[in-house]
Amino acid sequence: MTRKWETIKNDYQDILFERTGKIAKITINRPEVRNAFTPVAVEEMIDAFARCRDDSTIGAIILTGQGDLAFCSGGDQGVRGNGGYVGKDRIPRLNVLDLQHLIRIIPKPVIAMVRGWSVGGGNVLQLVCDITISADNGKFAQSGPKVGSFDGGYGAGLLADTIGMKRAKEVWFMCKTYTAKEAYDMGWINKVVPLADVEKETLEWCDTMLKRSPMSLRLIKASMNAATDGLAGIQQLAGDSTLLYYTSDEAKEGRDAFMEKRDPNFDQFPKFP
Ligand code: S0N
Repeated sequence: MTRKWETIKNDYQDILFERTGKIAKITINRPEVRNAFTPVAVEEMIDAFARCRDDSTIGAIILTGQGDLAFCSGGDQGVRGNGGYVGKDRIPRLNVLDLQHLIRIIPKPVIAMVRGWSVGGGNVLQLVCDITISADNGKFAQSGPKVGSFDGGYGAGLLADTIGMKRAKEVWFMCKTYTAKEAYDMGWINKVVPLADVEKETLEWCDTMLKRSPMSLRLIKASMNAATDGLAGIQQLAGDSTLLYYTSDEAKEGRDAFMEKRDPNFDQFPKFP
């Protein structure tokens, strides 16, 4: 089946934002620098992800890079200043950390679709996505100690949770490049397919997840992330509990009693074991 992609918002500078049915696709569109991100690109991705979060007709989100050569080569070293990456406002930022957090808490599956290089902060972006489907030309690496940077947050801790502490230290200390097959064998990514099939395969995974209960997916994502994300993870999970509680007659009784200036009658509700 041929899918038709429709543009959702067409005035971004550094990203493309499209959808086909209930699946959104956010594409870093800087292939001339292997899809390195600037503060503007990150700001635009945060905006697009936030729109996906609010749009109840979107059930799965693909993050990818333009072209066959790279998913993302990390922070654009050409705009790296003192203290962060510098945009038009001259303020140095590491706003990719905000994007990583948003991908972790957005209550819908986020799927990284990798073609070519996934390096540095770009590789951390695929790591924080829930699922990664790679083309067979995928190449995975952390380069921080080669280029004078490091990501000690998700880039270190979540990597260790994902592939094991010894392998995570190897990845960072050695700065070697791993093929898609090697990354798959390490449990770093979910599936490797021929380059020509990567979008088809990614869409098929999205289709399957779209058939599942969205609340169940939301809660399992928040539950699986809670331990790693500490109180921020528990906040997300607790927020989901509040969402569900608000839909109950018991919570509505509290609200209604306050509005009607009477005592609430919570005694009518069961005390489950
Ligand atoms: C990606 C690589 C391996 C591709 O090699 P290939 O195919 O041989 O192409 P090249 O000729 O090298 O590249 C083509 C053009 O693209 C430019 N370019 C590539 N990557 C970048 C980049 N990251 N920034 C700016 N330009 C880039 C090349 O310069 C070339 O341009 P021209 O044609 O004009 O010569 C290879 O390119 C490569 O190794 N790239 C660098 C990859 C890298 O080291 N990235 C890591 C950068 N650091 C981070 O991502 C840190 C992330 C971060 O934001 C962060 C987050 C949390 C905490 C801290 C930080 C932090 O900043 O430290």
